[in-house]
Amino acid sequence: MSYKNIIYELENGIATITFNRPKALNALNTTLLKELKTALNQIAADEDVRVVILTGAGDKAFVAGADITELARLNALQAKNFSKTGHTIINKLQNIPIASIAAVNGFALGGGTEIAIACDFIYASENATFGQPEINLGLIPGFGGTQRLPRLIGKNMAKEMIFTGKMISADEALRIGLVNRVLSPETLMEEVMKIARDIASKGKVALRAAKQAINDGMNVDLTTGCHYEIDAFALSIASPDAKEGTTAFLEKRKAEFKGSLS
Ligand code: CO8
Repeated sequence: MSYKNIIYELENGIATITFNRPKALNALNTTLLKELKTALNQIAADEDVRVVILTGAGDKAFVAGADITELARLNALQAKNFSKTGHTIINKLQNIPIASIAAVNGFALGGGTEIAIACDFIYASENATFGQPEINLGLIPGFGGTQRLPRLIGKNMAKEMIFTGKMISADEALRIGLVNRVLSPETLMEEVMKIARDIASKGKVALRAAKQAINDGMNVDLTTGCHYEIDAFALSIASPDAKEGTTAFLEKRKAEFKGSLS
């Protein structure tokens, strides 16, 4: 599959999707969103992919939001369809059964922040800025920001960001729990690759089960969430990797997970 608005790379089970419209600060136009959807489907169908990294081309932006030239032309019905399409793709990203990491290397605004927070976690470079500036366009977030951001950083912090449209620095994002780590621009990808390789070396069923239990559990009460965990735990122990992990411990050697699902 050849892409024009993203770059798709796969190496040793680690897929990297690079948003690639640097002249428009990697803004999300319809074609880019379609390509992102295709790449996510390609990744989900490939048993060998263990981690996906999302980042932006150039040194200025991760994604500066939805493409405003396209937005400006939409009527209400078209906007509803556009927003629905965005939600479908971002839900797909959130629920992809492998680990996803956003490597935010500059502006992550509007749809950019919304994509980043749908990943399992974010590593940011020191020059990263986050924001939901839609209010400055007379709009509100349309790719999940009103829902995921309050769940991640709390209702009041999210309201302040969404009501003011102000951008926050990487350090502020770290302080409020929006990102896991802040790194220099030079070391960002190196550190993201390091943790991606570490995660890729773990048992695949365990990773899937943990992700599903956490994601599904966040939307329900604690008792129901704990039931999800019980089932997910049982699933993980039935995997060949669990056999290998427990045996390796007892034999005092390093586990070699094969990643097979059955
Ligand atoms: N869309 C289209 N083009 C963009 C965008 C964008 N979101 N952001 C930047 N660009 C373009 C600029 O127009 C400019 O193009 P050109 O060189 O042809 O003039 C180029 O990128 C470089 O940008 P700037 O010259 O503005 O660079 P600066 O460093 O001066 O400023 C900023 C950088 C602060 C990031 C500034 O570009 C900016 O404010 N961009 C817009 C950010 C924004 O408002 N994002 C939110 C968009 S709305 C959204 O994401 C909603 C998602 C859900 C939609 C669902 C709807 C149905």
